[in-house]
Amino acid sequence: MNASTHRCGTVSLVGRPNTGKSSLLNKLVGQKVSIVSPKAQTTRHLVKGILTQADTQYIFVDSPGYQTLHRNILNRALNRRATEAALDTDVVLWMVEAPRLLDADLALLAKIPATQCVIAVVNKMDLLKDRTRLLPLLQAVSALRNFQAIVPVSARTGRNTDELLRAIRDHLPEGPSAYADDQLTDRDERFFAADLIREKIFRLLGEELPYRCEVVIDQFVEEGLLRRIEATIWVDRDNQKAIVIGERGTRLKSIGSAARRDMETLFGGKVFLSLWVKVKRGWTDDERALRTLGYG
Ligand SMILES: Nc1nc2c(ncn2[C@@H]2O[C@H](COP(=O)(O)OP(=O)(O)OP(=O)(O)O)[C@@H](O)[C@H]2O)c(=O)[nH]1
Ligand SMILES: [Mg+2]
Repeated sequence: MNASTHRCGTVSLVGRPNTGKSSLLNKLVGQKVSIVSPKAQTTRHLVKGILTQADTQYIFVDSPGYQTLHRNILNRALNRRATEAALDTDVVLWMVEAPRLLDADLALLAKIPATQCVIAVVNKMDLLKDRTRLLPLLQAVSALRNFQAIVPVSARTGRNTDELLRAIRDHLPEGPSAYADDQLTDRDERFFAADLIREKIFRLLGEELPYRCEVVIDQFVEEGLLRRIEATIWVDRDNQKAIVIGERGTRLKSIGSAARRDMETLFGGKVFLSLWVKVKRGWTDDERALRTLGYG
C-alpha cells in the first residue's frame, strides 16, 4: 500500500444502547458532536463526526443503540436507524462493552450482512481492573464472526484509539476528502441546540421520563454573535409536564442553563434560550406525531 495514498470513507458506530458509541465518536473527532448520558438510548439521530488527517478523512456516523425491550413505535424507528446505519458505510464498528457480551449485542450483529466490513470494538477496557479478563472476552468475540479486526479501547481515556484509526484506515477506499478540512459535522446549530437540551433532560430527569420527551426548536435567530433560541419540550402526559418544570420552575431552569452553557461553548457566542413545556399525548406511539418530529 502506498503510504501517500489519500483515503476517505464512512464508518458507522453501531451497538447495544450505552456501549459508548457517542463517547467514542466524540473522542475520535476531538469534539463533542454527539450527546452522551449514563442512560440507554440517548442517541436518536444519525450524527456525523468528521476527522481529517493528512492522508485520511474519516466520516463517522453515530446511531441509536439497538435495543430489544420497549417495543413502541419510536423504538422500532430507532432500531431501523441503527441497522440502516450499518448497511450504508464502508466500515462498521460493532461496539460491545467490557466485561461481557449480551444477547442484544448478538441480535444486532446478526442484522449486519456477512459481506459488510466489520471491526469489533470492545469498549470500556478501563473498567477491567483485572486484565486477565480481557483475553476471554476477545476470544468470545472472535468466535462470532470473521471480523476485519478486534480492537479493545477506552472511549473515556482514549486508550488504543490510534490503533483503531489505523485498523479502520486499511479498509477505507482511496479518494479525496468529501468534506472541507475544518468541517466537524454534517449537522447545523439548530440540530445541536435541540440535542443539547435533550442531553440535559437525560442527565437531569429520572429513569423513565427522558424517553417520553422530545425537543423541538421553534425559533433560532442569529443577531451578530448572539443567538436567540426558543424551544419546546414535548411530553406525553399532563403529570410529566409538572415534573419537567419542577417546583417553582427550578428543574426547567437547570435544564435550560446547562444546555445554554454547552451551546455557548459550541457556537462561540452568547445564547438567549427560552424553554417551554407542552403536552402531546402518546407521541411515542403516534406515527403521525413521530413523522412530524423527523422519525419518518
Ligand atoms: N468507564 C467508561 N465509561 C464509558 C466509556 N465510554 C462511555 N462510557 C460511559 O457509558 C455511558 C454511555 O455512553 P454513550 O456514549 O452515551 O453510549 P451510547 O452507546 O452512545 O448510548 P446510546 O446512544 O444510548 O445507544 C456514559 O455514561 C459514558 O460516560 C469508557 O470507555 N469507559
Ligand atoms: Mg449514543
